[in-house]
Amino acid sequence: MSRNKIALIGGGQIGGVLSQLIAQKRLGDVVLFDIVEDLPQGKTLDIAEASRIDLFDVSVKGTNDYKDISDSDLIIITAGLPRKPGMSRDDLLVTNAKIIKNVAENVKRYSPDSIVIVISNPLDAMVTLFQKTSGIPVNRVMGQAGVLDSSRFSTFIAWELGVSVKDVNAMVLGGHGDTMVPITRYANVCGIPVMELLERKYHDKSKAIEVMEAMVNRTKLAGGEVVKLLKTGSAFYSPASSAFVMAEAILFDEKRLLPTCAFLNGEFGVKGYYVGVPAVLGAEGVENIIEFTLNDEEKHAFDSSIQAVKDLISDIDRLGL
Ligand code: TXD
Repeated sequence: MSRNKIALIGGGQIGGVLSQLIAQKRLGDVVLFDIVEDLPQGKTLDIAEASRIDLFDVSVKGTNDYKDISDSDLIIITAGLPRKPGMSRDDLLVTNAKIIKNVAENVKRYSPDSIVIVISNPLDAMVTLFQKTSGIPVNRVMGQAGVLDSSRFSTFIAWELGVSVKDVNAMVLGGHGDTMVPITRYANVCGIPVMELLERKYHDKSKAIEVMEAMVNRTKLAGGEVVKLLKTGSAFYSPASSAFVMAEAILFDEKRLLPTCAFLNGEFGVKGYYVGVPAVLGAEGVENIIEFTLNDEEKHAFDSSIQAVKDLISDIDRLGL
């Protein structure tokens, strides 16, 4: 059996951390592509030189030549600019759309049978543009955002309740923007609703609601909180870890249920758009979308999130990107 081949398009912060994670966890051979000369070669040489210490023998290769991504099993795309303080993800639209279009044309040419995870922002619009340009079937193209947003939400819940984050389950759906939708109703610690635990902690229902709202807001703005601290770019460790679990679910055919930016064909009342929903990931990519009934408040939030995604897509069309 041959090893998986994983191509990473974009050798910046997320691409670099992902290369190291994939190598250390021996998920497959890595090809790290970037347009900047020597950058991917330098990063992968550095990572490879730790192979004796980390005990991996997968290959980690940097390149500026798209030919090297040929016949990859999985492609993860981080090409594009990150945010700077004061910028929204949507401010990246014009620059990143041009980059993603170029990446999609090259993936179509050199590795059209791959499964693709897009990470570049504004996420939902970039996944849509990538899929349209590459023509790769919708179930084989998806975006990473929900795994990260859900992990951020879970982390805040664990800190608030003083429990291990391993026992927290919480999901964030919708678009990867400020309109994302943390599902508070189903957030739980080992099956016990977080709302109930908060009410017990504070002996006061309105205080519990207030604390939950604060965690929801922090989750929605979590990307910006990191950008503000870093000053020169956006989060990269946690996005890399998030893409890694999706890659693992696909390459090991795990059928994991992960919040994924997936193409909807009527599910959740949405047709023809990519947006964050619970999806089963396996060898075929997005194998199934798991629907559940949203209550009125969630439905309203989900609808505004979809509207924000639709607006970005129509901007892409209007600007002829
Ligand atoms: O959860 C999520 N989806 C995200 C997304 C969380 C955090 C950041 N997210 C977005 O990922 C961020 O807004 C950016 O759009 C991407 C990549 O973030 P990263 O922090 O890795 O950005 P870098 O360090 O600037 O790296 C981008 C690389 C850089 O090395 C460029 O030279 C390269 O992209 N680049 C290109 N590669 C290939 N082809 C083209 N055309 C190209 N243009 C730039």
